[in-house]
Amino acid sequence: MSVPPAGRAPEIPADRLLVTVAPTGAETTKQDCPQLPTTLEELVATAVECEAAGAAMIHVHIRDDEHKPTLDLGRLTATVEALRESTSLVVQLSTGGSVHDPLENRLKVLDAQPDSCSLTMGTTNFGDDVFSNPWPFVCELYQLSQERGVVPEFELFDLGQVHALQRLLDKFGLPYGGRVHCDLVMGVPGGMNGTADSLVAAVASLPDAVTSWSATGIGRSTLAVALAALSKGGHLRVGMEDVLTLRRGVPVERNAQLVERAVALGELAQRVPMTTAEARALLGLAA
Ligand code: KMH
Ligand code: ZN
Repeated sequence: MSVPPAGRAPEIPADRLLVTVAPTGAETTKQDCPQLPTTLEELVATAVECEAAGAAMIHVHIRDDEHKPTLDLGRLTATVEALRESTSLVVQLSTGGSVHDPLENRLKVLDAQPDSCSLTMGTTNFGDDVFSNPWPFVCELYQLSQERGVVPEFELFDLGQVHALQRLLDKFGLPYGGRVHCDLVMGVPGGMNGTADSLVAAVASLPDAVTSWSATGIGRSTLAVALAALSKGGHLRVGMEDVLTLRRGVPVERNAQLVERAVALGELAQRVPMTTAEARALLGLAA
């Protein structure tokens, strides 16, 4: 495997803002939230709308015919193909799945050949559940991503995971593509809280090799985290995986509303939504 040297994507203007949409997740049920995109048709329509609104990457969890989370390889592969057919978004498959997915099924996600995959840097209490990411699994998934030419997005749920990222890079070198992109997932009950103070602490601890980072705040922390991320020059992840209301008592009806809001916040901070081509360059993906 040959990996280009690390760089800070100098070809991308510094004011560009990567907006990633995470439209579905694995936690919310269709019964509780009928507008959640759970079928392939709904997902593709959402992706098209979110790309038009300014998103450049999509973080994908899929559902089965009963709208339950699944890592079925045939469905994952069809989803990647359908998203590529209808959009130019960077397609990132979740390897986190749901808290109930066995580790071996999560490794197989890479067989669907996405552009990118999420890669969580450690085990986290996740509400009343445990999101399991033992170190040997993290190492195996990372090496698999290097072999398969899939660009990881390192998901960091707490400060310990920020330090674990340094350990991983020291042990196994840079990701495929030579860039290091991570996402701070804040406000999960069990992880770091979704505040500006926590974000500043996490960003200050990021390894030098990190070339880009985004942040997302779960639930009520979404705006505090987005504003803090913009203040620190970071990128944004938004979507119904992470938040289901626009404000107290006002449900999100379409993921694009959250993308539009992220773009509007970015405009206030004099940031310009990144094109999908720029996002590919940022992540070290081929054009
Ligand atoms: N659904 C969570 C247990 C990821 O996508 O990689 C894990 C998660 C992270 O959403
Ligand atoms: Zn996810």
